[in-house]
Amino acid sequence: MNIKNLMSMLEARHPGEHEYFQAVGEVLISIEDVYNEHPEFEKAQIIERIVEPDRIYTFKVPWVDDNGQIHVNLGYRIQFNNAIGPYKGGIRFSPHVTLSTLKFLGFEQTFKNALTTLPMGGAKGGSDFDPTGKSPNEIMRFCQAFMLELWRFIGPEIDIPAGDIGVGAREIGYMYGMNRKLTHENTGVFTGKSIEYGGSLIRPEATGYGAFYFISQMLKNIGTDVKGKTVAVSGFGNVAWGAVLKATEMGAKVITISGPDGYVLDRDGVSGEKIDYMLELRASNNNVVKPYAEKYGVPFIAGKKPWEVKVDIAMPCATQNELNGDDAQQLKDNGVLCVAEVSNMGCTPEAIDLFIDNKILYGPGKAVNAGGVATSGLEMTQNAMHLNWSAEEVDTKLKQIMVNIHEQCVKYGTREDGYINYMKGANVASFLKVAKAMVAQGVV
Ligand code: 2IT
Repeated sequence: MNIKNLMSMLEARHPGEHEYFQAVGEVLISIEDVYNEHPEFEKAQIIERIVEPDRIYTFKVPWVDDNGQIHVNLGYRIQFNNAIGPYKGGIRFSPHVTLSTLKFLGFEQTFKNALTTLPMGGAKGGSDFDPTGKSPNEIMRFCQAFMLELWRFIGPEIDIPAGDIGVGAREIGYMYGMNRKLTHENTGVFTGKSIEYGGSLIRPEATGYGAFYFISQMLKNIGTDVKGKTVAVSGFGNVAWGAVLKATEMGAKVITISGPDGYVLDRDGVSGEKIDYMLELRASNNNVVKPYAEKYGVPFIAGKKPWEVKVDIAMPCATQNELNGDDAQQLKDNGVLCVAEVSNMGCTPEAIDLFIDNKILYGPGKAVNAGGVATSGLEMTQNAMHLNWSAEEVDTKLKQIMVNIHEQCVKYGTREDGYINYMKGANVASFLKVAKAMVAQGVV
C-alpha cells in the first residue's frame, strides 16, 4: 500500500473534501502494517474500494417558513459500505454540513459500526438546514420536505437512519411519520424513535453512557478509576447530556459544558436538576449555554473552549475538529490523564499526535461514541422481534459492547512499551472485519 499515492488519487478525484481526507488518512496510517501482512486484501483492491462510498444521493429540499417565504436546502444520504449489514448511520442538520462532512462521517461510521459487534454497515445523511431559531412548525415542515426525497432510498433491511447534530427524537418523529404515510408501512426504519412507537429505552442516553463506560475501562486498565476525577465536557446537546449523567452517577465531577457562544465553568459540578436543564437549553433551539451561567450564578467564559480548564478527563462532545494542537498542549500542560472523543473526529491530527507522543490516554470517536449506534442496533433487534426490552436489559448489553470494544482496542493497539494506541487498535480491529467481509463476497 502506498498511502501517498492513494491520498493524491483521492485529492485529485474529490477536490477540497478536507474532512474526508483527514478521516481516510488516519485510517490508512493505522492499518498500513496489517494491510501489508494480508496479500489477499491488496489482490482484492480493498483499500481502493473501501475509501469510496457505494453511492451518494443528493437532493433539493424546498420548504416554506412561517412567513410564507420559500427556502431551498440541500439534502444528502451517503450509503458508504454495507458489507457487514444494512447501511446505518445518523442524519445531521447543520449549516456547516457539506458533502465532505457527510463523507467523513459515513466513512467513520462504517468502521465504528463494525466495532459494535452488531451487523450494521455504514451510512450518513443530512442537510445544510440550520435549526437555530426555527419554530416547531418550521422544523416539522422541513423534516417532511426532507423525507419526500429520502424515503425512496431507505428501508428496515436497506438503510436505517437515526439522529446526529440537530436531529433528536422530535425530528426523528416527524421524519418517521412522513415515511409511514408515504410507504404505508410501520417498520421501524429509523432508530432513536420515541418509546411509544418502537424506540428503545436508554437510546437517548446511550452515546454518553457508552462513552463513560469506555473511559472507565481505559482508567481501570492503568489501575485507577473515574471516582473523584474532574471532567471537562464540550457541547450541551443530547450526547453531552448522557455523558454528564453517567459521569456524575459514577462519581466523577463535570465542571464545564459549552456552546458556540462560550463555556460555563461550574466548579460545584453539573449535577441534579442542572443536568435536566441542559435538555431545556437544547429544546429552546437557541444554540447557546450562557443562560445556564445566569440561572445558576456561575462563570461564563465567552467565545472560549473549555480545554483551558485543568481537568483529569476531557470529553469533546460537540463537533469535528473542536480540539486542536494548541488545546491539546494546554490540556497536557495541565496534566490531563485521558482525552476521549465523544464527537466524531473531535480532535485534529496534531492534537492526536501530541496525546500519543506523550502517552496520554486517547480514545478515538469511533470507539468511544459507538454506544449510540450500538444501542440503535439493539433498537433494530427489538423492532424485528416486535417487543421491548427493559432499561436494565439494554444497559447491560450496552456495557458489554463497550467492554468488548475496549478489548478489541487493547488487542490490536498495545505497543511494545505497554502504551495502548486506541486509535490504531480501533482502526485495525474494524478494518479487518469489513475487509474480510468484502474479500469473502467478491468484487461487488
Ligand atoms: O455518529 C453516530 O454514531 C450517530 N450519530 C448515531 C448513528 C445511529 O445510527 O444511531
